[in-house]
Amino acid sequence: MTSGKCRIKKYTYGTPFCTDAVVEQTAAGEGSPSFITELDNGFTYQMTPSDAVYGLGENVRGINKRGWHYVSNNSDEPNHREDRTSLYASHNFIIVDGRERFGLFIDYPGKLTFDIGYTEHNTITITAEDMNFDLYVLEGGSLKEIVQAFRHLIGRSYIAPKWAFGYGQSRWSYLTADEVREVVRKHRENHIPLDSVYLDIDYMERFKDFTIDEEAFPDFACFVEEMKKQHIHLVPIIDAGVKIEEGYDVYEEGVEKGYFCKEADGTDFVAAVWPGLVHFPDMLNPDARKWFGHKYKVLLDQGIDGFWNDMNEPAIFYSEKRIADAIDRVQEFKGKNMDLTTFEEFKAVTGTLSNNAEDYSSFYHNVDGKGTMVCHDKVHNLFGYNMTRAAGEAFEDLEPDKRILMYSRSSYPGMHRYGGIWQGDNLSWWSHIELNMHMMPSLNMMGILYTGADLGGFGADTTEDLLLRWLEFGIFTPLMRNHSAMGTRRQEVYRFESMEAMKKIIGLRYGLLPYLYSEYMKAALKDEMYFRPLAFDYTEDAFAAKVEDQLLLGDGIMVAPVYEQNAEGRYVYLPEAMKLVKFRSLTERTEEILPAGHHYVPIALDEVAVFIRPNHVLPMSYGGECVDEVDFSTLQLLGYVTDTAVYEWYDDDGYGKDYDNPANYSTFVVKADGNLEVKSEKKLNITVSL
Ligand code: MIG
Repeated sequence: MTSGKCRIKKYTYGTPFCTDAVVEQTAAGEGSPSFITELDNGFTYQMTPSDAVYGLGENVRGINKRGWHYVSNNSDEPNHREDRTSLYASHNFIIVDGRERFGLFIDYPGKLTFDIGYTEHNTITITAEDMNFDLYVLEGGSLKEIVQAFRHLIGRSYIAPKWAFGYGQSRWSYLTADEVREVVRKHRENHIPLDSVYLDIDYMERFKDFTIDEEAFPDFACFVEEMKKQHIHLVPIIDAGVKIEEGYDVYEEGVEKGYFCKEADGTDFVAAVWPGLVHFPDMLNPDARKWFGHKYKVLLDQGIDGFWNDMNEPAIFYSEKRIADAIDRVQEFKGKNMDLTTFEEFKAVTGTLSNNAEDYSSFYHNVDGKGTMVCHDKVHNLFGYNMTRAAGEAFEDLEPDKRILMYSRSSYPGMHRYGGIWQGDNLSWWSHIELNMHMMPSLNMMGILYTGADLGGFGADTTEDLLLRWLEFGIFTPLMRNHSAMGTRRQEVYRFESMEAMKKIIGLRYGLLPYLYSEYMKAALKDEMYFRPLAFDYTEDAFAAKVEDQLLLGDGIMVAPVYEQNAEGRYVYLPEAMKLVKFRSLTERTEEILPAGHHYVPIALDEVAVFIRPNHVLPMSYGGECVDEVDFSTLQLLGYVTDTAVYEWYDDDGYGKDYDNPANYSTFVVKADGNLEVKSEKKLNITVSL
């Protein structure tokens, strides 16, 4: 397959498991793959000291992945620390950029290790547990062209409804409908824009999927309707495990139809998660997937139009067998005088109960629905993908013309066609703003465009300044959601002294929507990245290649968020002259042209800095308190134009799927003197402000 200047060759090793990550036929490569050297259990490549390695999607550390090792092994990992090697996803695509430039995608659903200059500074070693996979080598072309070719290979990215580009408020522990009403009321009263409120596990009856706690959330369909009237979408969570409980239809049907994952002896595998003992639906069995996906109808029928899929690594608190064994072993320590070693052994008895590798190797999937059983550990990284695919395929069936919001915690390439992801259980740490920033372009490379982190931080107590700074970056991420864990400091913006400032920042998001939505849609429709590292555009600039805390966003702007406590600004590198626009709100801004080079840029705690590239424009709306209220036909074009700026603007109704209609595209041509020419089938009312 050829896409632009990039050619893709496929090499098949052993008998790969078909993951359905790839949607395009690709010619088989002849002989050995180019660039890399084959090993018994993988590949190796010698880098030069200055090579950069991009990719791996959702992982810790920098945009350039050099200097650490990463393991594709989807894990419920709530500590996103530098020493971690796996988070919730397996994104087995990298690009090496240096003496040679090429991309590698290893389509392998088991455990895969990427040692990127960790053991030896200049050596990449990729090792699999067994040599059964397809390797795709992408060669030729620029970084952007390689990404585009990969994205073409894995298919069009998921497209969220327009309302899901609004601000969302979430918290694990909104215990009743009244509490949700209160959250909405506070936002509306204070004119803080809001489009969605998330329902965490608290809305369910005893944590059972597709049920509602009737006492806490009476008359659910009416409640959903009442919220809709206020332009609020309720977004419930769905968990991977199905509670074992007599009389619970999902459990009973699953058992009867044989749709749960099985032990070697054919009995249903039992694990424990939120609801206590559960079975896992066999998301890899096409029949079970169809069955589980159609269960979402229970909520769709009550007016719900968005979901988030959680715990789908799948996370296991403990398995029935393992805990029985642990309880026996704990007895052995009774009355013992424990020294350090014994005490460590004692702690390990319970400390290794969760997400234990032995449990993952003790259950099976009926992968064709006809009895071909594959052990879970061979296909572990596909579980979350297929849970989300179950929903996505069912939505196609149930609501073919409507966009449904869907994002998942766990993922693998291929899942990006059915939903986005949120970046999991981060902490209210300054370094996690930076991590959020690093993940965005890496995830975009994998086709995951609809994504964002829990703004303000999920675990630990947030601080007012942290939330402010995080919102200042979060207004640019497609998923913009404030979410926090039960028991932590509450972080809805109306609880803070600087509510006014936070409100203005969120308001600015609504002003930026015509640009952000346009860039998102073009990225999805043309297999491009929404966020890019500077190195992807300024390919000849050695300084730009090293910048990891500034990002290009779409066609014309760069962002450089502040992510240090007590900072009053930051250093910014400009590869070329840019216009710095500092916003205090949608209507209060200052502008200044900065020459290329290094600058210290003061950015006050309540300010957002946007850098407009030369001969580019930034289309903005006049805002609103929800997406429905934003008038996308009345725009102001901010810009930095020394000669001519040409902007291709995408807009559509935001709910249907007529994506490829040429009428969705308009062209704005702006001259340095402010003269504007518009080519559009829409009635637009545009002013230029240079
Ligand atoms: O074990 O549903 O990542 O967003 O709030 C925790 C409760 C389960 C993990 C998710 C988080 C969610 C939480 N869930």
